[in-house]
Amino acid sequence: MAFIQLETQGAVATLTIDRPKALNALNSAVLEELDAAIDALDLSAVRCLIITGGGEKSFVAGADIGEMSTLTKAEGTAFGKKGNDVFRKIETLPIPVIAAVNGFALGGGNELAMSCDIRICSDNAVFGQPEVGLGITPGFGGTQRLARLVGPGMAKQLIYTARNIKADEALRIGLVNAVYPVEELLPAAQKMAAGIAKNAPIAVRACKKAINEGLELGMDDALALEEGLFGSCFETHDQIEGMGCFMSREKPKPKPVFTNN
Ligand code: DAK
Repeated sequence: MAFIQLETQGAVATLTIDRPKALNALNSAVLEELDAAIDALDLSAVRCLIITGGGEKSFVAGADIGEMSTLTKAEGTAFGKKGNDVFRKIETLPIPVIAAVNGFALGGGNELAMSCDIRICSDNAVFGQPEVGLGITPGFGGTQRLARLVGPGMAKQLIYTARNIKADEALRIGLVNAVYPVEELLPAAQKMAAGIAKNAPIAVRACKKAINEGLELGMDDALALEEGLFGSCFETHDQIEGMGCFMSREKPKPKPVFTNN
């Protein structure tokens, strides 16, 4: 792949978007490679994915403005669908995904980060949805995910004003969970990913499904969803091993290959 690097260490995979001449902006080729890289993940072995940007200046500086500048209405819709489909694939990937935001996360870059389960960033990170300044709306889920993450009032302010915010403000409004000096960001993401990967994978996957799908439901249906997923953990290797080891004061032994039982 020309723009995506995918490295796996143990149960943690790191996907780097690397298009330095355009601050890792997303053109069609990058989106297609991103989609293929996600499909190529071996989900029987990988238990957590980190997404980051190449270099120290930018996570992703948005969708590629040069490519978008000449699109027709039909092409613009198709481009939006391409991004939406791959971001949704990331959001609904069975395993947790951490965005390690190392610099600019603007427009499609912020939207990519928001399709991940958890966002942490470097102290030089800059977030924003500048689309209305370019004559378009956020097109890769920004209007929907930002409002769900930081609330409609703050999301509307950021989107209508097209104002960029720095890492400390992103932390304050809950857009990111933590801020690190730039050289400490990837080690922090790897440490968090390793901590997730050592937990029972069936249960971790069920938690992701319960939170994501439950947020779309009313409370009664959401609790019924949680009950079903809770019940599905019983009689699995993870539950038998996890509870058995607690009772016998032993350390649970991870299963090397993921299975549903
Ligand atoms: N697209 C293309 N190239 C980009 C880019 C981008 N988004 N961002 C930066 N670059 C390129 C620059 O053109 C420059 O290339 P050269 O001139 O060297 O060839 C190179 O990266 C370095 O950028 P700068 O020289 O500008 O670097 P600075 O440090 O001075 O400034 C910056 C960094 C990030 C503040 C600045 O580059 C900037 O403002 N970039 C644009 C950021 C932005 O507006 N991003 C949002 C893009 S809009 C939709 C689908 C998707 C979307 C919307 C609708 N549908 C179809 C419905 C999503 C839209 C967006 O993401």
